[in-house]
Amino acid sequence: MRYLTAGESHGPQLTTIIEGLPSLLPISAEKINYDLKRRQGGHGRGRRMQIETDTVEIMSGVRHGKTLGSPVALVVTNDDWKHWTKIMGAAELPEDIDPSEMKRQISRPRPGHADLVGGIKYGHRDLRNVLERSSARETTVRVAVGSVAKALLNELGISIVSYVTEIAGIKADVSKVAGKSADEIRTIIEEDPCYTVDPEASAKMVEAIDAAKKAGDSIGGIVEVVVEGLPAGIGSYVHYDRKLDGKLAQAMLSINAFKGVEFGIGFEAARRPGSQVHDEILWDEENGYTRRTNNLGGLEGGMTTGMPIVMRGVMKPIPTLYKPLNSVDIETKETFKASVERSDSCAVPAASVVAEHVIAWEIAAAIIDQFHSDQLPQLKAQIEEMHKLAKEF
Ligand code: EPS
Repeated sequence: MRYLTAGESHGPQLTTIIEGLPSLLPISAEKINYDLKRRQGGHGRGRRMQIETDTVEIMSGVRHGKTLGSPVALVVTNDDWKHWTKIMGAAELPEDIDPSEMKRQISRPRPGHADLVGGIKYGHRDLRNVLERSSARETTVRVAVGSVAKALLNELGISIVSYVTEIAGIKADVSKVAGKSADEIRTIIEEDPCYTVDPEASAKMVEAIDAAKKAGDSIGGIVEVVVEGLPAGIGSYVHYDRKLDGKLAQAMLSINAFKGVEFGIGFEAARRPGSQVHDEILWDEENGYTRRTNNLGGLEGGMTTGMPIVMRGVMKPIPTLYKPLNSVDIETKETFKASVERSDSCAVPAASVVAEHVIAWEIAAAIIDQFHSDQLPQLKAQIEEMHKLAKEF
C-alpha cells in the first residue's frame, strides 16, 4: 500500500492518491473532516488556521460509503489560495504584474528551515519555491490519509491515540491515564487545549505558549502514540526493511520539525541493566502470551508482540520566528534577520494529531503488505486467524 501527496502551502489544493486499500472498507468524509479539524486546533496555532476550514473531497475509489479497491484520491482545498493566485499560479507571471506582489520573493533563509539547503539543491533563488512545499501545511493531507488508515485499523479491532506529554520542559503526568484504553484517553484529550492528559500540566503549557507568542518565539515538545489490539507478528525479524519499529521511526521523523523518536522506555534503556529492561513473558488461558511490563513498547525483533505499541516523537520549536535569528541574504551575502512568515508559537498539539495519523498509516500499510488482501472480509479473517495462532502457540 502506498500514497503520494502533492500541493504547496498557498497553492490551490493538497492532493493525495492512496493505492492498495482493500475493497468494502467504510469511509466517511465526516470522520476525515473531524481529524482535519483536530489538526487545525490546539493552543498556540497561528493566523493561517483562522483562514482555513480544512475539509476533504473524496474524488475517486469510494462509492456509496465503501472503497472499491481502486485508487482513492483525496483533495483538500486551500482557502488562502485566493490571495495568492498570481504569485503561486502555474502560469508565467504577467509582464504588467504589480511589483508589490513580488515582495513575496524570499532571499533570506530561516535558520532551521529547509529554505537554504532546498534552494541550493533545486536551484531556486526565490526561496519561496522551497518554503511552499516544505511547509507543515502538507501534513493536512497526511492526516486525511491516516484517517482512512484508522478506518481500516478500526475494522480490524486496532485502536490508536496520540497525546502531548511535554511542552517546553513542562511534563504531563501520564500515570494519570495508566490502565485507560486508547478510546478513554481520547475523550480526555478532546477536552484539553494542549491535547494532553494532565489538566495541571496543561494549564502551565498554555502559559508557556502564551509567553512564547508574546516574546515572538516558538517552543517544542514531545508527543506519545499508543496502538492497541495488534496481533503478535506484524513486521519482520527476517528482512531489515520490513522491521516495523524501523518503519514507525521513519514515519515519526517524516513529520515536519521532528528530531527524535523512542519506543517504550526508549533512551532510558541505555541506563538500566538488561534485567530491568526486558519484559518477562507470561501466559494464561484467556489472553495467551503477554508481558509483565511493556518497557520495549510492544515491539521485539522488529515485530509486534501483541502488547500495545508505545512510542514518542520529539518536535523542535518551529523555526519560523517573529523574532528572527541572523541569516545571510543569498543575493547580497550580507547578514540580515531571517524572513518573517506567519507562524505558530507552538504546534505540538497539532503535531500529536499528525503523529497519530502517520503511525496509523504505517501500521495499516504493514498489515496490508503482510497479508495482501483484495477485500476487507478476507483481511479481517486473516487478522483473526493470527490472533488465534498466537493464542494456541
Ligand atoms: C501550517 C500552515 C502554514 C503555517 C504552519 C503550519 O501556513 P502559512 O505559511 O500560510 O502561515 O501556519 O507552517 C509553518 C509555520 C512551517 O514552518 O511549516 C499548517 O497548515 O499546519
